[in-house]
Amino acid sequence: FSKKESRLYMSFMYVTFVSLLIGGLMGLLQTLARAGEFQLPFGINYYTILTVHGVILGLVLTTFFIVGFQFALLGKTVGLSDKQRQWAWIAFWTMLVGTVMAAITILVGQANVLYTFYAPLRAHVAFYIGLALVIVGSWIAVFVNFRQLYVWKKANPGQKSPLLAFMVTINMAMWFIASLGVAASVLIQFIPWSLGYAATINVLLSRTLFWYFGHPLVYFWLLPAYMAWYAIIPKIIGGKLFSDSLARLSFILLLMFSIPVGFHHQLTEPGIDPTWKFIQVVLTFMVVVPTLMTAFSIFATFETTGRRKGHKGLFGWFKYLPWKDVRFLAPFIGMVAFIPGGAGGIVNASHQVNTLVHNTIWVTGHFHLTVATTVLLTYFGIAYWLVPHLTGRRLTPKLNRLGIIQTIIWTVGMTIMSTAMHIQGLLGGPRRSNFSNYAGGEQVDTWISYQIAQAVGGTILFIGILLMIYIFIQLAYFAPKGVQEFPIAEEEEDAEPTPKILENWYLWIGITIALILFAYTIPVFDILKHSPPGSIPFDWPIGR
Ligand code: HAS
Repeated sequence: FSKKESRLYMSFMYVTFVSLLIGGLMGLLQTLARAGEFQLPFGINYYTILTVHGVILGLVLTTFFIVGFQFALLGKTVGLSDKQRQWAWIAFWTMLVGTVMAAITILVGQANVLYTFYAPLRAHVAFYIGLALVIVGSWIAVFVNFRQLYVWKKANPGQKSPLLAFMVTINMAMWFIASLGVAASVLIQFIPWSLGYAATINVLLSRTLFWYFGHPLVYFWLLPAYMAWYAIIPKIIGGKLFSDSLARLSFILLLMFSIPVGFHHQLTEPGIDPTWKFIQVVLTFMVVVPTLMTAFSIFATFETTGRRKGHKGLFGWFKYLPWKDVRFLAPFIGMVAFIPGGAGGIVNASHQVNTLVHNTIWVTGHFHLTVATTVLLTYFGIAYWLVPHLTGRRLTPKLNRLGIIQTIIWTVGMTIMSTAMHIQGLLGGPRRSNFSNYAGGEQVDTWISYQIAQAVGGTILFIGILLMIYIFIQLAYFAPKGVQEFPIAEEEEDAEPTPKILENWYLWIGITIALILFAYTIPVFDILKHSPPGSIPFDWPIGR
């Protein structure tokens, strides 16, 4: 990369790691407060901390990392012109200004609305305007990305696009279609309501529009991890891409089935016809298919590579994977965490069982395995080579060792914390609540030991965060100068040619839109027709 390009991509990384530190600290405070061992100082509201934690880690860290990483992938595979770079900077600054605006509003206690922020919780209008700016900034990034691929296609007529460029385009198409829902809610519902122009707000509509966005959001986080699993890890282990067609097909399926499934977050929601909930649950189970295809493909790559290197026996190839290379180990632990994380997701999505776990801390356990382990450890695995590649430095053996220690600390901390969350959830422990004895209910006594285990896990995780920040600073400023590889796997020589239809964007985006219209049109009409506009007045106190 040129210096100018590297600076652009690194700016996204700086925001990512600053967010990690702030958000992680809030997480630590939460686990301590919930365990009843610690009173938040200066009268700080528990929900302020919880909102900062969710927004900074779930929305800011992820979006900045993803947009920056995807720009780097496209820069490497299809190129970035000077004009596109200028637009990319505009995207960055718009997102950053929005983030700072929203963050200040939360920190001064004017937006205790959690990262899901749907009504009836109400925030100061600055929070919603900040969010709108983040979305607009990300849309600018979407169109720069589309343009990058378009320009490459024009210059290389008839050629299939590079796999990583194709994957980024799918993820950005999904993000764009999904974020239309939340943008509509912010612009049409929240901003007028918080300014007092709208007397009331339709709560059910705001929740539905949020979850229309909220589920694809989790796949927006996951797909960059899949990009690394499919196209980068094979190179790190000295192998090749197992199947270009299979990788593309699984991304297309993820695009189609990630969006029309938001009702699985609203299974206990009155006001939505159970038939539509059932339909969206079926579509949710469809989204498991491309994930299982991914698991198959990764294992096939591991085995083929090992056997080609001459490792014999049933599991010889497994033994000789590069366990001492943190660029492999961190994402690998992420993959393993996805087995219980994904299984928990299937439990959540099973309509009746959802009644048992909904709004309990089981759900928090689920997403700490999926996003905070599977996804985050893969992002860390990427940062170990991307950051030195951008700063012209090297991941030294010492930093690699520290990375391995970081991965182990994370694994131990998260195993303790998320296991305790899952069990406490099954015992009825609520999510999103500060320490309380709930007027001394008998069941409450069974929760406290799990709360303490979460505080122990949370403390270990915070140590892991400090170590990660240290490694990042080393890789950005102090590691020895050198060349760090940007690993992109090639396809197997004897691979079947990728069918052209997989790049037929009109077809796949057309099917995606048709599925969305099918899953949402009638329920949204029902919501508008039957549910009262909502009785939450515009002068409803902020944060309630
Ligand atoms: Fe989820 C709630 C259902 C995946 C994140 N989820 C959440 C929330 C978040 C979240 C943040 O149906 C909370 C939202 C809130 O604040 O209220 N989730 C699913 C399902 C999946 C799923 C069916 N979730 C994710 C991913 C996330 C994520 C991924 C983040 C990145 N989730 C739900 C539901 C709820 C929910 C309900 C609402 C609950 C409620 O009531 O509130 C599926 O996509 C999971 C499919 C995955 C698998 C696992 C396959 C395994 C693989 C590993 C390969 C391993 C290898 C190595 C190769 C079936 C791919 C093996 C090595 C060896 C040595 C063996």
